[in-house]
Amino acid sequence: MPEGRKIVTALPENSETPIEDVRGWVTPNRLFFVRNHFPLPSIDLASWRLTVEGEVERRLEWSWDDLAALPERSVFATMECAGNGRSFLAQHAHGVQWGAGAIGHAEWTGVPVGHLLKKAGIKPGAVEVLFEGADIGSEADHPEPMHFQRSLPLDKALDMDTLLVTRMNGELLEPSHGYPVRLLAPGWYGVASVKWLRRIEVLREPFRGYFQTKKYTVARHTGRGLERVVVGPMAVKSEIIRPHAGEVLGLGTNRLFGVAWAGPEAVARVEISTDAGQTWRQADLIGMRAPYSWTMWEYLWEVAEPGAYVLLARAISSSGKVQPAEHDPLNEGYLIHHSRATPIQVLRTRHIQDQRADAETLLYDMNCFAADNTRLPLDVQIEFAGGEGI
Ligand SMILES: Nc1nc2c(c(=O)[nH]1)N[C@H]1C(S)=C(S)[C@@H](COP(=O)(O)O)O[C@H]1N2
Ligand SMILES: [Mo]
Repeated sequence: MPEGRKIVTALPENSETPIEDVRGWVTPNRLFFVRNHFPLPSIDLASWRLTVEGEVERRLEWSWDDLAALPERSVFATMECAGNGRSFLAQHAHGVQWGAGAIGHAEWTGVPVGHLLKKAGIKPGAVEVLFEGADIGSEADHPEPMHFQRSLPLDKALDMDTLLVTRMNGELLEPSHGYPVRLLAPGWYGVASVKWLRRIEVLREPFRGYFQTKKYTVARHTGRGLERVVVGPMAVKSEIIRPHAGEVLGLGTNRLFGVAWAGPEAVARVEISTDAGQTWRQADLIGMRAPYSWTMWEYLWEVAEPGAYVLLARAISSSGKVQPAEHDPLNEGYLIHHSRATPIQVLRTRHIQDQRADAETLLYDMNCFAADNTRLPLDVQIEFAGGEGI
């Protein structure tokens, strides 16, 4: 059982999910990565209010009890930080030096944002919705203290899966995950999902705040030349969890295992190369395949020759987006989603016979951390896709 999150910076907390230990579909809250720009805000639930204002017919305020009285929805979604994997870049990029673990997958429960916006009445001409966290701080290139703020396009804010989250895997949010209420913009990089929400403002102009102009942007060639574009939906990506880089395997059948995700889309396929990208074979997808959610995969690799091998995985989304082989330099320190090589050794002397997961172990895998949370995360109808004996 993994001990906890892997600390990258202590104050404020930036820590990774111990992804090498991931066996299950749901990441338990205590292991789910944390990305904080500023010190944790302290929030008193009794006096906490969520304000909706701006281009609305009526400015409204909700208390915790008001919010609790509204109808809730649950959405399973993977959340990845836009800088996940930054430490692996050949060219150093500024920012938190994440390994592979700035990612997790959880069940998020809360009230659709659209519900509150409709009650407040959106005025014609509105284009975006701004979300403001209670946390305050400054950055090297922005010495003036500021709240953490991000906006969403109106249609994404009104999507019924965009939630004011109060529960993560059935539990009230931890302080570091945004207690009492955070946004979930499913399928988008984590930065869009503002924590410790205090204020929502409907805007008639696109928002130009620090975290979507100075940071969290990538360069793109547009009709107007090279422009900076704010990061939005997560890109298609996969991760090899087992074996890990440098591991020593034996001859025979070795089970490769990992996860793949495609932002707002479902994963259609995962392909594996055991010869540094020359040839590719299809992996088996196991468990759930759904939009927003990562999908686990496995591949039984028959290896007859000892030697050094380079393993690669690449994911393909339901609309046919293919995980790239190289990092796009226009992305700089964000959207690091190319297939990363996993070099391993195969020795003649080590012989470990791996087995494909059967239905029982799969269910165990999918629920293996459920006891960490107060209620089973998988109280949903499960339809297995692929996998022997299911
Ligand atoms: N208020 C606030 N919201 C925030 C942040 C923050 O620093 N302050 N960090 C963002 C970033 S960059 C990410 S990746 C996610 C991470 O969510 P988590 O810490 O719950 O994993 O929260 C987002 N929401
Ligand atoms: Mo992030």
